[in-house]
Amino acid sequence: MNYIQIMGVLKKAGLSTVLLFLLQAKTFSQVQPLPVPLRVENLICEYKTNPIAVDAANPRLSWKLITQDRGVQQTSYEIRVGSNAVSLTKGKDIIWGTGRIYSPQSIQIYYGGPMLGSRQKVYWQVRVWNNKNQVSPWSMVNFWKMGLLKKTDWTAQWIQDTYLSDTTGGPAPMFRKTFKLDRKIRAAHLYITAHGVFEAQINGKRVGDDYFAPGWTSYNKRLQYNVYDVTSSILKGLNAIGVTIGDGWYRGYTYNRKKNVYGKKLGLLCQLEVVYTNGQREIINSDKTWKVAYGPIRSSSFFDGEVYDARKQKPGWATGTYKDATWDTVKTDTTIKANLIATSGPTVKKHEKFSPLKVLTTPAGERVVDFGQNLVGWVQFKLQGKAGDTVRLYHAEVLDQKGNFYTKNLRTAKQEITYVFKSDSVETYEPHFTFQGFRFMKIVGYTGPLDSTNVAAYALYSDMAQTGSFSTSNKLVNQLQHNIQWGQKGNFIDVPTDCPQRDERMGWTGDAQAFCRTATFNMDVAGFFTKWLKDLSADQHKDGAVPYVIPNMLDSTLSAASGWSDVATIAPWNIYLAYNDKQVLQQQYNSMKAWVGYIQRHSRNYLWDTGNHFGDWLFYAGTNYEDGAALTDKNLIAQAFYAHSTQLLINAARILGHSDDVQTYTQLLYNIKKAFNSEYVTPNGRMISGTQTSYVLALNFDMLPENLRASAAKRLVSNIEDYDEHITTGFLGTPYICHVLSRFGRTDIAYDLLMKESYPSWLYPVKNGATTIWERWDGIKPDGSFEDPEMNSFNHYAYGAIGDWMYRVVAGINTDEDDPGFHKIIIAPHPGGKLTMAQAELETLYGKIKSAWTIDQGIFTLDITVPPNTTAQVILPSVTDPITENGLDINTVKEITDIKKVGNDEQFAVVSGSYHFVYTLRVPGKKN
Ligand code: RAM
Repeated sequence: MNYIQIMGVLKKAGLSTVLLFLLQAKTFSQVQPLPVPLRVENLICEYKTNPIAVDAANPRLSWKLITQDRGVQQTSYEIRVGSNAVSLTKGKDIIWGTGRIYSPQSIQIYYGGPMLGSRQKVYWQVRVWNNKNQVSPWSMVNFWKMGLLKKTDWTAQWIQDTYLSDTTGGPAPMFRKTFKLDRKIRAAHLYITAHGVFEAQINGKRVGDDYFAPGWTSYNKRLQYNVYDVTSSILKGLNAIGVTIGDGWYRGYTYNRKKNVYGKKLGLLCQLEVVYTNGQREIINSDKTWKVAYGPIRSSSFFDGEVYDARKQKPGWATGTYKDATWDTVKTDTTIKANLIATSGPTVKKHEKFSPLKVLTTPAGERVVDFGQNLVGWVQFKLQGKAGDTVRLYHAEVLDQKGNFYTKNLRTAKQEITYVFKSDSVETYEPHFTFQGFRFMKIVGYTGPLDSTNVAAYALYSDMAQTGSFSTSNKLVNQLQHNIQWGQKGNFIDVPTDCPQRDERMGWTGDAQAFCRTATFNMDVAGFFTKWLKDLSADQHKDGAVPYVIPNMLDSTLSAASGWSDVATIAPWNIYLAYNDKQVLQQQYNSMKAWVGYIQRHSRNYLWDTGNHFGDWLFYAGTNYEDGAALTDKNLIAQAFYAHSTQLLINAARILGHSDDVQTYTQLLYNIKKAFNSEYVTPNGRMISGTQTSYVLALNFDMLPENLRASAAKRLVSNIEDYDEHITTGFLGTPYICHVLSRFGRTDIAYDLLMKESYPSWLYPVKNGATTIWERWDGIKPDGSFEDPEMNSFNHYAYGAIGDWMYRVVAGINTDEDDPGFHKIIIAPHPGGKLTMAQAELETLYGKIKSAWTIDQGIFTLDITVPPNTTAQVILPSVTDPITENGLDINTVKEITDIKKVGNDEQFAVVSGSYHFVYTLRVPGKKN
């Protein structure tokens, strides 16, 4: 929590004295650093700072230790929780005090106090002791507030417009209500959700900065509500609330133009809860007293865009004095409430702004703005037309070979904004309930100037903090990292989608599992995946089959594909590794088990060779299937993933203490691997599909007996060489290929793949101007033409799964899987690929890890940072002695221990802190 936030908290609590004190302390601290060697900061509750809609009965608390010293370990902590911030700081009225707990644990600690009720707000503080006999002062005060925990807390009623027909694509209803508040207000919170997506206003001011709320979940079972602190918008006297609702995921068009997936009628459910200074509560519910009308949003759709007629605006419609005599009454529906849950993951917010890079006229004579980045969001404009004139915006990811605006790959998605001017003066507009995947915007119906003063593109995505950065001395690799991050931004819009532009945009499970681990490096995705995995459990079929897409809006038969449904085991495991989040394993355990159970029941003699599988989707197919196609047998893949899911289930069972399951599934795993070897591997270790993916999966999932592994790795390398060091894997082999090569000592070949610039490779799209990851290795073919527009997205993250290897191997930041969440860190950089520099940073729950290396004339330097309360194992490559740390021989540095040589590497343990290592690299073939 920063200074401003604490001021806000204290101000709300009316703590002027404490405020003054802190203010002075701060001023003092600016003059002179605080004489505090140990502090506690970044207090988070369920991955959020001061959340106001918690529905976990025992929310988890984490904090970071701040210190300049090396070798700092927490030895004990004390948490105190109270219902009043001032009393808390005085140690009074504590509702849960842990006392001093002798434990190094500083993350994921369960609140263990009395059960908290709906709306209850509690404040908390922490202090810690360390191994240097230091104690921190009490941290600043943070809080969390509980959501509405009981069905009966909802006194509001669902309201709908009176339009009775199925109106997918119809106007967005606007609901409004005025109310008077006579007394002094202490706090006001809006609890709100919709069938559709909503935008709320109070007294003409937008509520919050979320977009597409309440997000996308398995609505029939789990519908999120959002909570906003609206205290500052509420007035004493006359007030008004207004809410507009768009089709969104609820009933908007989706895959195959399917509509009304969750229902035909849009609806609003909200309660504005006001607490007066005397403690009394008044609730303004959505109910039959509300009014409804249609306004300027004539239609809205994620795929097709928005039609906005400014002439139909209703100025001041969400203010108290607006006259609504002509507005309709609403229909009410008192039934559906059981599925309500608090919003848990990050909500979608507006992020980067892009000004036009170029404004061009294409050979076809169209006016196009190039924003320079393929992004997901929308265009905001400030344009002047004539009342009644229409301006249209179209959105495309690419220009074609001739330089013309290209939208064929959007299939039926229109991505079109239609705006009708209400006046002859400048008008400002941005869409509400739609988003576009685009880099280029074509404008029709406007001929005036276009520049950074009147058009801008905004990126919208789930509000995940950026946690990772990665860069090297190679610009193309840096652009690849940029493209991976933008692939993540564009496809993490409340759910992980395959693509954000064409008429698809679904939570394809295969893509999500492939990319998930990379995602954990780039951004804080703990809340994002935890939420989505709950939808996976909700939509998983009774027999354990996991649908192709989550939330599932496809036919129920479209489920249980190998490498896709395995997201059920892979994603929870990755979240566990990144955040030491045992709860996600607990939450998903039944689902994981059910998925493995499904495969078990569909196998004969432990062999899963039935069902429909996508296989190694979009592998290199050559120019035709006889020309070097890298086709891997789908059942071989299925068997490998069967083993992998079973292994992850065993891992989870072990962590959760389900020892019977550990035994049962270990036996099962043995049989799965045996069946794999007898069906797909010759006694000498040759696989029936001699492809990269085949060897990669067999090696990565430990399918082969030990004695066949080294030769299998050789076969993989020779296959890569047969393709002139090109990658030929699809979605399933790609995430692991470089890891397998590194594990078997061929990081050099992994670098060859990474650095390859010709098709198929990661850098081929980069060389072709990509600013995101493409769905196919050759979205734009070497001859400049496009791949089949039926499936050619230029913003698909799956191949971006190489990011994980870049962080973990190139820069070398890893977590020990036996002590995850980066509590025990492994720093093992792997120079190669002619790089002279690579660096990565990762903000973990403990703090920032850094690994940055350079090579200059044979001298290797490595700068690392190991956060407080963690330790690291450092593995330095190709070492010649001596290694120095800040000029001292490492053998003389007390924070460095257990130094040993393993081959050409040198390994040792370090305690927390920053280090600067230097040594001369071995010259291969030369005795050093
Ligand atoms: C297409 C997309 C998606 C993939 C499925 C199988 O819709 O390429 O990414 O997961 O096919």
